[in-house]
Amino acid sequence: MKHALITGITGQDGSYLAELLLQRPEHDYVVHGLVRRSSSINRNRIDHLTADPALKERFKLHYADLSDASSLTRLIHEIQPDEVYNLGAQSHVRVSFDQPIYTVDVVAVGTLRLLEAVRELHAQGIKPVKFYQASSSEMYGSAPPPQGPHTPFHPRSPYACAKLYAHYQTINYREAYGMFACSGILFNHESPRRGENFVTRKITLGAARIKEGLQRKLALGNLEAKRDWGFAGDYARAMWMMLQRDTPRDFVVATGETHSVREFLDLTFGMLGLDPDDFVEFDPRHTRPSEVDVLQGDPSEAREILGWTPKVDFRGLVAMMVEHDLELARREKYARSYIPMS
Ligand code: NDP
Ligand code: GDR
Repeated sequence: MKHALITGITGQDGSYLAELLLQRPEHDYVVHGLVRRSSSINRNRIDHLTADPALKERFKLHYADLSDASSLTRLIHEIQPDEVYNLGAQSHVRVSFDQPIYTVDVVAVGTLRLLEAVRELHAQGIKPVKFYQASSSEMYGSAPPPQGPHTPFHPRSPYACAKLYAHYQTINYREAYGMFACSGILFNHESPRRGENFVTRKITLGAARIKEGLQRKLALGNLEAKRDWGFAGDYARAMWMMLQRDTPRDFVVATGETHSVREFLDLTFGMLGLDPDDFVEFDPRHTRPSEVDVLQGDPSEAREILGWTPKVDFRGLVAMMVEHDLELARREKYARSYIPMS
């Protein structure tokens, strides 16, 4: 059995990656997830895995935190993982302007804390440990598109600067200590499990609630920004494929297509027979002090060397999210109809 440790298991990507590892026909993974304490339980993305009796011995959650070095060292020594996927982060770009120091602590120094814990195990030579770092297309920032493995980085937010630090530390641990450590520079990827304050999910959920009469307006920021949006399930597969290689190497993972927020909005509302101009309002609170205007990845190395291609296209992604959120809105409406009005 291989032991995989996933930080950020309660997030969008962590949940897809855990599923992918646990649902392999070979049943060859024990998945360990790092969870942090919160006043109310926020594990809805992985509840189905926790509840599955067949996974009782193969899915384990452990309390720790990327801001707490001792908890990471303890966990790495207890589990002795074969693979470590570092997906944990304060991952919201706009929020990173409000909480820059916290973001850097978790995203940048947190990665360093985890790398140090893995290095200690690596130095003991008990078994080889493979390390995956969740790098981001935000590191390219204002670099002109298409952005690929040879494009110089130009980060535009505290989040992006922190990710760039973690990216270079990962490279340095590979070069300095001979560790199998690599980064996936992933462009935006979305799904029905995307957090509700990222723009795609905000749009699909907002439009579905408008359709069902549960919401009247949708407040958004900059509609002209362009992103290379893919499906999170496809991107979790790329992470796993990167750790199955014999030699560590960083890859850009993207679809190669770019679309504006406005296009995403039009397609979503169009699918529901609505006109966004009737409902969308501009709210400057959702803009950023420095914006990333256009991201469009060059995934040719991922395709040619890693053998990865995405299975879900832009329209398929929007349709999947709209269908999910419409169902959610209908359930909300149904539940509300049973609450007596005061
Ligand atoms: P989410 O925001 O959905 O999930 C973030 C996860 O990190 C959650 O499980 C969260 O736990 C956890 N976390 C936050 N702070 C800490 C901490 N101090 N210690 C331990 N865990 C913590 O992100 P995604 O799943 O979308 O992204 C996964 C990773 O990939 C992130 O690192 C993100 O920055 C990066 N990335 C994402 C892209 C995308 O388009 N989705 C693109 C490129 C990179 P909790 O549930 O308790 O809050
Ligand atoms: P991003 O994703 O910043 O690319 O980071 P987000 O969905 O937050 O923004 C995408 C673009 O949409 C514009 N926008 C809005 N964004 C939000 N959140 N809310 C709004 O109301 C809104 N209106 C317009 C933004 O200005 C931006 O241009 C995501 C995260 O998952 C990161 O962790 C990851 O590293 C990158 O993708 C790749």
